[in-house]
Amino acid sequence: MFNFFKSKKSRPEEEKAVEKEETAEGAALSPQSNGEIPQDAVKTSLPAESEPVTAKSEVAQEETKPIGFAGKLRLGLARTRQNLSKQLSGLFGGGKIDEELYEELETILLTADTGVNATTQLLEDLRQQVKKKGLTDAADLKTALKESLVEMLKPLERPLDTTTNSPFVIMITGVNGVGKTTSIGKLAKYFQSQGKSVLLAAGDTFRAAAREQLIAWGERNNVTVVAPDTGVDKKNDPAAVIFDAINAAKARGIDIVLADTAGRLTTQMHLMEEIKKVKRVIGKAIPDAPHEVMLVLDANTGQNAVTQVKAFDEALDVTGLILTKLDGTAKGGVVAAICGQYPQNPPALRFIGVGEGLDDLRPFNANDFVDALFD
Ligand SMILES: Nc1nc2c(ncn2[C@@H]2O[C@H](COP(=O)(O)OP(=O)(O)OP(=O)(O)O)[C@@H](O)[C@H]2O)c(=O)[nH]1
Ligand SMILES: [Mg+2]
Repeated sequence: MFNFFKSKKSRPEEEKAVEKEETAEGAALSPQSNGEIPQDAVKTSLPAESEPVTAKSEVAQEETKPIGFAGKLRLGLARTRQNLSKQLSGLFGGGKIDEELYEELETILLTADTGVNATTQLLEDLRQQVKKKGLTDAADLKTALKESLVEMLKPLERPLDTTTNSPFVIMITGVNGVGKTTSIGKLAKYFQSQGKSVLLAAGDTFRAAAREQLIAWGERNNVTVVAPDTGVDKKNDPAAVIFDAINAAKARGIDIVLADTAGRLTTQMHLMEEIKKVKRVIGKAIPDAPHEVMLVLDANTGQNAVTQVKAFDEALDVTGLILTKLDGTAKGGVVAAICGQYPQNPPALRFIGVGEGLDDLRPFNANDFVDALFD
């Protein structure tokens, strides 16, 4: 049922061991709905041809890009920044700080997807700063607003520590089309650049193209992908695929497992139940896994992103977020909106995505983000 799509030369001895272990453990802890995994379902077969199929030219292109991530972030957020600065320049151009100004600022923040809670919080903080510092000129408000924003967003800045477990299992989830699979490709490269070994689990068994998409990312990064067989009559269970992948990672001493899952709407109750099952089965492969439940959000969805955090958190206890597509027409305020929703303990925003390339995903940094939002 499951195949390894390897980009490296195969090592027969090691793989035999993997096969043996998977067959034994997989059969014992069947994630199939009927309680059993057929013998052939847990066998790990390796394609006869396991030479790398690396898209070298694409990788090379990515690597020669002259612009750093801070530059990319600025570039990605250019539209947001232009929009914001057009509106703010009138406001912060100079003049008196009065109620009218606060009201205008409130409207600007709300239309930038900041949400009611975060906007209220920001304005309160700004008023306090104005009082404390004795600010009288509207021109000073820009720096004050930046400070308030950084203070609000700082609690989101909690980088992911993957050294606590080996393998460290990251389960990726989110609604359809937010950038889950693309983020996995980028994460694979990111972790490899830190000297970690990575294995990808093609747990999206829903869409036919999903498997191929992940395999292509695996090839670009030179990492192994555990994917279900494409056999027409076989109904592949995402939990079983990921379970198998984790066992393979254990046997091979892999540092990080990135498990892809199919996109789902939070209103599709049966699919929300399915993803809970995936998480439970992961815990059978390694008792305290998944070590990270990562929810991917599309920055363009504005306030909807906040609703998604709530629903997925209720189902899965989300531990980290990835915010993608900040390079488009996204207004950026959604980052603050998340803080506004969880003023005491906001979820960790692990990474942000600012493009479709391999290097377009980096850890979130509140200072850099706020800097890129303003002129
Ligand atoms: N501009 C931009 N596009 C992105 C970013 N991340 C992902 N995308 C694009 O978004 C589209 C969807 O990405 P996928 O990774 O397939 O999304 P997914 O969540 O896996 O989708 P499903 O598996 O269908 O639910 C693709 O065209 C990606 O190239 C980003 O940070 N910026
Ligand atoms: Mg996908």
